[in-house]
Amino acid sequence: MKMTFRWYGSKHDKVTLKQIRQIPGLIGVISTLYDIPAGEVWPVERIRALKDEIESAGLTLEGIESVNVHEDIKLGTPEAEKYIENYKQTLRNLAECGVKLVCYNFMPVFDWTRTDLAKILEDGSNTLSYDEDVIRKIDPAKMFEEVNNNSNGYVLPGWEPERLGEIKRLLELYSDMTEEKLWKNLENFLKEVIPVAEECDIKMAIHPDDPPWSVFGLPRLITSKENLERFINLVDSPYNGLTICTGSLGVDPNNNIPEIIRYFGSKGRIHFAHVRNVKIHEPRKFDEVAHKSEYGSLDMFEIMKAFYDVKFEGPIRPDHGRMIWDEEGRPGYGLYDRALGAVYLNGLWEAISKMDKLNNKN
Ligand code: CS2
Ligand code: MN
Repeated sequence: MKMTFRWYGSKHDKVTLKQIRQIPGLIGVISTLYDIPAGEVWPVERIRALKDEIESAGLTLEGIESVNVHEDIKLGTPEAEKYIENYKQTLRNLAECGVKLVCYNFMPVFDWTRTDLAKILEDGSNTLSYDEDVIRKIDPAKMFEEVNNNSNGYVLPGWEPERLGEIKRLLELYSDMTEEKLWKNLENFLKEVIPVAEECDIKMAIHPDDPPWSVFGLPRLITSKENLERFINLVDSPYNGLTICTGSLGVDPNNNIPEIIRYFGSKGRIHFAHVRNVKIHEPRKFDEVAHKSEYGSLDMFEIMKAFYDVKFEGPIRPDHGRMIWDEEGRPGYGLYDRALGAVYLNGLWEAISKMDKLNNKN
């Protein structure tokens, strides 16, 4: 495995490449062209400039997260075809610059959803948190206003102020969307895009839905082992793969994460991993916590051991972190706690691999 870090680019991220370079054991970043709206073709020059910037800081560009999928593709409108063509061209342009991995998601309207962006934990740090009771009480139309006013200048992914009007419109468009229709639209997308990914030698890695259940009545697909299995069989190609996000799948206690890693890893279908811990307080009520196993509901040793046992060679990143040491910035994406996470996960990996070698000698 290769330990990496997400970086939003010099214009959009307070964390610098220089800082990232100084995290021990980290070799590269996962980045994106944050300002290009979903559906547009990414220009080769922009991709090349991003890559050059990262390489001149002594790091490598290990993959793109995300090339977002336009809502028309998820909705299956007549416009979808045009946006799918653009997506394919973006893949070709990425391949021209040597990119080998693309992460994306297929969640309608919203990316990850939380009810609190800065919940204070016992140790005084703050974190992203989710409580289904809060969601249930929300009239989505009002929530847009609240999020806009109370988030201290930050918005959730999918809640960008310029999208608030559009969100209302989108929710209406999705009003008759069912899981089966969404599966069909996903299949259409994959049947077009995966052959191009094959030609380009780009591994596609879908991110699980976060949380892995329906929110605001919108269907969600990438939620469980069974659905991951259905997904990889839609197009049976090694290029049609997964991002295993332990914190997304892991908030449903029915998802046995080490088992999921072993199962799909041994099929060669895991191309990317987000490894973080979550504490489930009650069903559908959780906090994101420090990476170390004892703080959460996930056993990080078992998770890293599963990646080791399936000989996972792709990039791993710590995903989100808490805000600690008075750091301020993009919720979930500060420097300090994610850096601690990367170092802890590297420590587990070193211990697991050395124990394995020791055991093989005896
Ligand atoms: C990420 C997702 O911050 C996160 O939780 O894991 O936003 C992820 O980048 C997208 O869902 C992938 O398209
Ligand atoms: Mn994730």
